[in-house]
Amino acid sequence: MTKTLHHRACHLCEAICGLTLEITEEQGSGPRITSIKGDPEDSFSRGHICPKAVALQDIQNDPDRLRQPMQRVGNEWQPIEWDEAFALVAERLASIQQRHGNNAVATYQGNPSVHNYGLMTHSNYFLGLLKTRNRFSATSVDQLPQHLASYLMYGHGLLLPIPDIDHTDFMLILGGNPLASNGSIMTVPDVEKRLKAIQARGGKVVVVDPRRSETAAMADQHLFVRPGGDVALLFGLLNTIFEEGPTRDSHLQVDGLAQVRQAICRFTAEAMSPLCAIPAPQIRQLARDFASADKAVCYGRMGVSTQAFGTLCHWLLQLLNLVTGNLDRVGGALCTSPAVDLVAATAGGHFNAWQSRVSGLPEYGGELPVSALAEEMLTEGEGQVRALITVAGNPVLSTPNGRQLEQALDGLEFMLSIDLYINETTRYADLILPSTSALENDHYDTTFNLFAVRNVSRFNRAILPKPEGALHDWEIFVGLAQAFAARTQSLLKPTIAPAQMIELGLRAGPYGDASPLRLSLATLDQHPHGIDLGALQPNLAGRLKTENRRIQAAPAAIMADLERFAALGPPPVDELLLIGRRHVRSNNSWMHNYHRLVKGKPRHQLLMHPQDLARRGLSDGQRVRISSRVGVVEVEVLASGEMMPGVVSLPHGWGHGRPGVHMSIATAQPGCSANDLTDERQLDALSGNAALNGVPVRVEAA
Ligand SMILES: Nc1nc2c(c(=O)[nH]1)N[C@H]1C(S)=C(S)[C@@H](COP(=O)(O)OP(=O)(O)OC[C@H]3O[C@@H](n4cnc5c(=O)[nH]c(N)nc54)[C@H](O)[C@@H]3O)O[C@H]1N2
Ligand SMILES: Nc1nc2c(c(=O)[nH]1)N[C@H]1C(S)=C(S)[C@@H](COP(=O)(O)OP(=O)(O)OC[C@H]3O[C@@H](n4cnc5c(=O)[nH]c(N)nc54)[C@H](O)[C@@H]3O)O[C@H]1N2
Ligand code: SF4
Ligand SMILES: [Mo]
Repeated sequence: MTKTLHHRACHLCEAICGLTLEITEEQGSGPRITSIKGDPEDSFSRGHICPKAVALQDIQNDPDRLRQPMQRVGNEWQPIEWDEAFALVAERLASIQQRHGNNAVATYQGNPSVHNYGLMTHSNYFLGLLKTRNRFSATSVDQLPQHLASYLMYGHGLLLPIPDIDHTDFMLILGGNPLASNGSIMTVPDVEKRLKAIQARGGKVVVVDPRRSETAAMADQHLFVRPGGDVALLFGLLNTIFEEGPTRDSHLQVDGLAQVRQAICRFTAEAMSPLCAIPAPQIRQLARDFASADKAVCYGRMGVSTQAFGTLCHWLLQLLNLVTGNLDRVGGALCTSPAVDLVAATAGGHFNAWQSRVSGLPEYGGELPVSALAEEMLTEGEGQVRALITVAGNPVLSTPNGRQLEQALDGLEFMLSIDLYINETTRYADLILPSTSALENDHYDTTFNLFAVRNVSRFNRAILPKPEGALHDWEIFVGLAQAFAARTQSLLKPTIAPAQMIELGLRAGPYGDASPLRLSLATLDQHPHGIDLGALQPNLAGRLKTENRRIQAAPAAIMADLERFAALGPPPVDELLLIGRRHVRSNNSWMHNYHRLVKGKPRHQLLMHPQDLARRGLSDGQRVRISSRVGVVEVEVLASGEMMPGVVSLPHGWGHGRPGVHMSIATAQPGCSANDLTDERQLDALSGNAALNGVPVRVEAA
């Protein structure tokens, strides 16, 4: 028996914690994972680990995880050879495009794409060949407004200023719950300790959230906000700072601030108060506290992205950091200087260059908002979508009005899924192509090093051997591209492996050949615990990609959206609004098939304030019926003093008990899908991002 230790970054969430895995090999049987622990030698994550990482062994060993290509024949799934599968895909897609045009094939890429570097480097090698405008992803149920605000203000959608959490004195968090999510667009392993360190050095953490979340509970101040009301709060804050005079100048060159100031002066704290349900004096006091802190940062995430004015929210919070002199300043918001620099290497992006066929929603960076996916399949006419490719995504449980999407998937001519499981979405596929598991593959965080609160870099080789006959995701894309190019006689440029691309990226980057460090894969191989490249430093002025290299405070598209906001009426009385929720033992829709994570107290229930229960004659633990414009679900309700009255919370990603799902543990879990209630017509109209939070619902006894 031999035991070996391996070091590796966890790929399951954005915190990229360093792990130490023990692999045991015994004669006659293959290598087994015998222990997973936090790696204290990773100077970034400092030994932090959460329960999900321990479940990496369950993903590896899960008998439900697909290990070979599967073809659906009627209701049966049959194994099929890779070459046969590639040829079948090429034949079906080419035929559909020939008959109905390129846009008849749609694609959807899910969240794990950004946690799997081969998917990042190679999905487009195949998907690009399809030349379709119907490309969708999880971005438009998530952070699209953040990219759009950065694109319009800084000239590049990936130029996202990150909170300098380790040096700030005042952290204002809107719509993020890092204690559950472990941080997002802020790669911050061990976040709880880092937040406590702010408090320990005499600073303050303030959380704005319609629920007293885990993060709100540890904060110095928590403000309940009406779901979707953050835009009003932010207007009130910025206006107060404008009125009372900026406390500190910024070194940055900015166009349009005077125009902003004039355009928003009508949105005073007093006028905004009813829209966000926060008293005006509290709004004004928060503005003063923020502006007078020595180093402050305003950070907003998922909860403020997925609402009706998501882009205005992110624009306003950039401005709040800017006008208080905290943008591009130590202890404020700073851009990273990553070892593989995607910002330097790519053009800024484009927005609204074309629109979706049915609802006219704008593209961003070549993708359309996923709220339009089902209608593009269901609405007849030229350009109707007749085939879909999903890559590492589960849109039936993740995108608004999932039931409508199911109906649309059922009517497709052909569907291909590149995925590990037969789940709520992939059960509609004609063909599922599964990749190797993560531990059988190399790992580099192309995305999360870009969003990290320190400049860090690490490359880890595969820990487990690649099973015979298995392919990595990137190899699946190469196989599909070759088959499709051959079939359509299109030109296919040769490609190189993801690791070689990282090598090129590292050497061209700021720590590469032109620097004394001369960072390369060989260097990273010598540092299995990762390399710390230092704290974030001011660099935004030199990284701006706007035409005149100045910050654009008043982009035309955003100024035009102010009128949509100004036209809002007062909130309806007696409204009941639905929001989401995350738990540290869960991960979107796909990690409920591991006993280790789902055991214990159930976490799928609707949370409701006791006062709201009493008003409806409902009691704690009872089964209730929740209905919205698009659907009805039934689930148990829990009385919770954490909730703001008038707001209920349901986590997404549950509701696995549907026919044909091959996930034996997940299907046995109770719970329903929150996205059977969310509404594909409830959008941030500017970006097209789904407004998953703030959905009007009714709750009554089931
Ligand atoms: N109501 C509501 N809806 C939400 C949210 C919310 O807060 N509330 N959150 C939204 C957000 S932020 C996101 S990001 C989306 C997520 O939405 P999706 O990305 O569509 O869904 P996931 O649950 O992440 O599904 C991941 C899929 O990838 C597969 N998979 C995992 N690893 C790999 C891999 O390495 N290779 C391949 N090929 N497949 C893999 C899994 O089997 C699973 O099918 O959900 C969104 N939906
Ligand atoms: N354990 C775990 N970790 C995860 C994930 C997971 O599913 N589970 N998913 C990963 C993904 S894909 C992402 S995008 C990140 C997301 O990371 P976060 O953005 O931190 O996401 P959440 O934990 O959903 O926190 C959103 C918060 O917004 C609040 N909220 C809802 N509506 C509103 C509103 O209108 N205004 C305000 N101010 N707040 C509101 C909710 O109550 C919630 O506390 O997490 C990642 N990490
Ligand atoms: S917080 Fe948990 S899931 Fe996220 S990277 Fe760290 S160990 Fe992995
Ligand atoms: Mo996400």
